[in-house]
Amino acid sequence: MKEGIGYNGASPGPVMRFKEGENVRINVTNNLDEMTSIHWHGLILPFNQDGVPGISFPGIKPGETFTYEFSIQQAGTYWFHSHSGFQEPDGAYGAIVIEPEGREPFRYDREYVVQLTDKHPHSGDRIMRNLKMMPDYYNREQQTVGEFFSDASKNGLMNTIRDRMAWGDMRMMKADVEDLQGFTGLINGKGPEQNWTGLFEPGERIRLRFINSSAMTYFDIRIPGLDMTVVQADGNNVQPVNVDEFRIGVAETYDVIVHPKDEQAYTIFAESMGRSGYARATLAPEEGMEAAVPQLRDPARLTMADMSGMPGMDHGNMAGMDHGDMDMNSSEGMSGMDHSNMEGMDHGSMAMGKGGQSDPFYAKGSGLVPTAANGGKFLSYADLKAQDPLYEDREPTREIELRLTGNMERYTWSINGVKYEDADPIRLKYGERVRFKFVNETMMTHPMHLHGMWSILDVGADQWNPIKHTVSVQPGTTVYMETEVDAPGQWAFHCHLSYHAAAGMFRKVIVEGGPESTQAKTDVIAKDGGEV
Ligand SMILES: [Cu+2]
Repeated sequence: MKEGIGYNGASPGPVMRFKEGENVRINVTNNLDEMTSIHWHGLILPFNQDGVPGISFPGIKPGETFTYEFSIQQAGTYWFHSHSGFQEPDGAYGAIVIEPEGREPFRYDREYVVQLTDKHPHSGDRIMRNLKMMPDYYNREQQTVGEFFSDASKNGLMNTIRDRMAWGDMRMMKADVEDLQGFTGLINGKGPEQNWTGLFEPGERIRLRFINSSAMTYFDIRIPGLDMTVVQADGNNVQPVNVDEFRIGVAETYDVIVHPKDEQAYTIFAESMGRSGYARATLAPEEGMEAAVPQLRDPARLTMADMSGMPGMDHGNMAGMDHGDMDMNSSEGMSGMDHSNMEGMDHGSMAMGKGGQSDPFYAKGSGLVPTAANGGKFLSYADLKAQDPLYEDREPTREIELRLTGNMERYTWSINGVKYEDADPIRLKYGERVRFKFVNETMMTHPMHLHGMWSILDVGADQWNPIKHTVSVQPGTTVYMETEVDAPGQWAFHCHLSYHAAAGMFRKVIVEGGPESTQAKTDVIAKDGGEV
């Protein structure tokens, strides 16, 4: 088994601190016995410095040193990681903190990077092999989506649904929202027992720079006893939002400010979205102090709404279904479901529960909408508003639809049904503003990451729409983002779940035109090889 990978002998690697406006030169020496690379996640830079083998450059051979050189054009919290094979899940990642040229629009006395990951006892290569062989390999205790589909292919979809309903499981099944379990949540490289601790003086404002460097795991984060004010998302300042809890997708960053006034310890509790594991750290006035560690909550359950985007789940097929034996008592779902095309269904005896939570970024009637453990405010994408719009608001020049697709039984993940190796690149023109339409036809959440250019997430706030680098798309939902195509060259665009990206939910984007000097020398890269 591989021991793991790091930078300068450690994982995470060193926190790289830059200042907006400076030019940086970073020498990366490959001491591994395989190719490597570093991608600077969220940084705006020339495409040949972006570090994706086969797209930006050929990669860094064993024993070779590659010198990255670029100017820092932004401020905020970012991170870096290898873009070669599964080196990132194996430990090749670190944090980037960029100090702004001007003043921050918020005040704090001290700051900490809080970098999360989902360390797994198996190497990335081994995990990928196992998932390919058996998609629910790491998810066996649960009644999984994988099982559902193998039952459905054996017994027919409707029979399977009927069977599940008869068992009272129709809400739908325990969420198969994680396809990798058995990990240990780490914060700054420390497990729950090691308990990474950040010190403070009571009364100080502390900026916590949360970075989710996990291969596969979304975390729901709270600090019992403290309000959190979200001030930045993906490195860009947002209008402050007070929350009790927030969900951080894979590859996202959120900066929050907390203001502990008491001489006591507080637990930073990061529970995985599927409730199969957690990361834990502590804020305390003194080393060695600790606070209670909460229990894991029950996992969410998928509802029909979460499956509504799936081609095989056309509700039109459900005409004539009798829901008489559905127990909806404690269901969060269904009440908001679109029943319009379910003619013939007998809803007579459906007892709708308390109505459930809603969030425009989850399917209507979704069972996956997160709620705060203390009953308070849980951050939604809809709460994110840019502090300073980076671009003038203008009409997009065109729309590109990207359906997020997959076959759970074979562990293939794709875009528009085509996996990376069979796909044509997405061609954009320098100077246009493209509206991307993500349609999630799978039952999993995908954090979509476009390299090199910002993703302006449409939350309905026009010029105040937040500017991100990673956009999570929930099952059964359609999400729009716009991109000002201002970066010539070629770029990666992919789901940031490591094993989804590797299975094919990945595209090359080519930006044509733009300043001559920065255009892609694509043929040179192609000949040099290197894999993605
Ligand atoms: Cu994905």
